[in-house]
Amino acid sequence: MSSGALSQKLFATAREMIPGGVNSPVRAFRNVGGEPFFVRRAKGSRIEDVDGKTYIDYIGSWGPNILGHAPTVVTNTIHEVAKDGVSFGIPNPFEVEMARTVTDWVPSVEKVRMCNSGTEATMSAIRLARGFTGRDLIVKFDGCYHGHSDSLLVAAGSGALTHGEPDSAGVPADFARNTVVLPYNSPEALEALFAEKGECIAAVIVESYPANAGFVLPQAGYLDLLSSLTKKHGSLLIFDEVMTGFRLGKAGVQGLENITPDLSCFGKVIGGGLPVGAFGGRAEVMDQLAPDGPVYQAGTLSGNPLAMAAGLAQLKELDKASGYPRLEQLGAHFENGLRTLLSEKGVPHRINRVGSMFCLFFTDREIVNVEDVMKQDLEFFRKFFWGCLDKGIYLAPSPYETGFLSLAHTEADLDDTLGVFDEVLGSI
Ligand code: KE4
Repeated sequence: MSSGALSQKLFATAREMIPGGVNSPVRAFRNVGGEPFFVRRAKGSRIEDVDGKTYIDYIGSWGPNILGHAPTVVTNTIHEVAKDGVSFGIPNPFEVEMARTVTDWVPSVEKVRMCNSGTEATMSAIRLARGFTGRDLIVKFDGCYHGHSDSLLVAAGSGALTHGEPDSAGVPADFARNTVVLPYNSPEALEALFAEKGECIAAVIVESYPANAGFVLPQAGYLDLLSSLTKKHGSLLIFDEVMTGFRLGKAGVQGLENITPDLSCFGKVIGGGLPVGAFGGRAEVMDQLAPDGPVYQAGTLSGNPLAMAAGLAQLKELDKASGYPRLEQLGAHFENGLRTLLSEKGVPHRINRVGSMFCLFFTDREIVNVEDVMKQDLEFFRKFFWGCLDKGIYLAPSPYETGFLSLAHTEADLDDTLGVFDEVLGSI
């Protein structure tokens, strides 16, 4: 359960100057114990830490690296475009090309605004929904994460159908009171809330496929119910596709599920690994944004040429390489091998996978919502995580995250990984 000497030294120094030693909490390995390793370089499906140890990477920077690490087509683009300038704060042609690509690939998106993170995208979409509807109430779901803006760092309140309570210090109770948190995959809770408060609800925001409490999938009809209830009551449906967008298909989950949200949020894949976010949807709604409309939203680096060019290079390669069928092929290979192995070992498990996104739960309960995820064998997960890491397999350092495959992974990588799983499971 330990990282190499140089990683430990770096982490000790980092903790003196960076809160928790990290610039994003999940990297601190708090859900698995121990300390994180520091990365020196990465290429394809592999990362190398500062002590020279290499790992097959199943996180890919939490989603952006769908082509694998440092894909030549992206790094060459960054080198070339950077020679002509990194950021202008003035419109540039790459922004137009990115807008064209997003609106072509995602039919529900008639207009799109770029920003610099998934948090900015969802925060802006919430403000836009409130501005468009003139209503204040937002609905989110337990276990869904949409970034760290105040309106969305909210937990289910004691009166679950009345209002939320802050899910972080520093979020004023008055902010949280305008967010209701419902249990996910509960049609009854949705119908009860809309029956009582439908006319006050500005928007429902949902992770299209929740991937921040493990990978939890909507039960049949649930997304359709979300869509019909929001339409019936004049509320907006916001699909948070920051992780699933451009990863699970050109039109993300809304393409797979044939759902037409009013607004969608994106990030990760469309930046090619550089800081990016985006939100878009019906022109009638998007036109409420400044400078045309009364809803203010802005960003110094929004649409900067480097992130746009890197994202475009990645999307073009994904499309040219028929990436989605290949990612499904890799995902199916991995899932089939995993199911066979865990069944042979008699390990209680559930596997949720769609395309290149997957999650292994050590439980025999059906996974319907975050309560089910919390009931898995967390101690077993921790032992499995460290056993795999010691043998060069980097899985998500938390049972509440999702794994990612990339086009750089090969069947040999997956078979080697399954071989390590076999060894580790045999030792727990
Ligand atoms: P960012 O602000 O981290 O770019 O995006 C926030 C966000 C919004 N919506 C969804 C569905 C997300 O998954 C995220 C961020 N994803 C996490 C991974 N679970 C980022 C990792 C981290 O926080 O370091």
